[in-house]
Amino acid sequence: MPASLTEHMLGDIIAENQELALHNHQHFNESGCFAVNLSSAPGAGKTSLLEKSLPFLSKESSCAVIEGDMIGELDAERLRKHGVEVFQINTGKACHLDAQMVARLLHIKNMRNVDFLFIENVGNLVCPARFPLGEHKRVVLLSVSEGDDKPLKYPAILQHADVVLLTKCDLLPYVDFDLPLAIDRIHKLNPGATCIAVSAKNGRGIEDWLHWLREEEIKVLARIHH
Ligand SMILES: Nc1nc2c(ncn2[C@@H]2O[C@H](COP(=O)(O)OP(=O)(O)OP(=O)(O)O)[C@@H](O)[C@H]2O)c(=O)[nH]1
Ligand SMILES: [Mg+2]
Repeated sequence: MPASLTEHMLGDIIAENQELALHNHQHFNESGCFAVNLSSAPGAGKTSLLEKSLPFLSKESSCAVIEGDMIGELDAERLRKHGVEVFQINTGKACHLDAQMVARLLHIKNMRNVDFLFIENVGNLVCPARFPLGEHKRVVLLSVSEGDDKPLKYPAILQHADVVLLTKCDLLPYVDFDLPLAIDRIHKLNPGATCIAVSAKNGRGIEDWLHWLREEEIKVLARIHH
């Protein structure tokens, strides 16, 4: 197939996704539910971050998770142990969630009783950048074991991020990862992105991440109710 034709078809798919993402966004607004989309390469620590964060957030707010995985419910089972409602979406052969998958779920389950909805995308640093799901905020995780060159190699996903979490910082003494350089590279792509160094292992940065979430939720809810 000629490259231009493939690009044309992809353009249609992206336009359709955009429309459904807007529909999901309106649904989240009407439900008063703050929706956050988490993306990263496989294994960067999305589920571990949620395992660390949910016990704190659940004390004062109602939380739920949409768990995107190609097959299985491994991550969903990990998160259910923390007493939150988890909705599994299996994408089959698809390497990312799309807005239609989320829309189908929202037709069955409205999110009216949910304050924080986390959407854990399939591990992939490329495709989720082109498929918004209707979320209010986008979180990208980059683990220090992946290398500080990743912002140079995967710019699109970072350009769309509201917050970038530099994860597994407990491993910094053991890997060649220049944290200030990585943050500088992220800011060159996206000057407005908040960067937070975190570790789900020793808790570094978790308070800052939770503070960011709570502040953004307040701002989003104020905008919805205005
Ligand atoms: N040392 C260290 N290991 C971590 C940290 N966070 C996660 N890990 C480990 O990294 C591996 C992957 O973590 P997950 O939380 O499953 O990563 P994920 O991004 O959800 O993975 P996928 O959903 O498969 O893309 C596990 O073995 C975790 O124990 C961290 O802060 N420090
Ligand atoms: Mg996971």
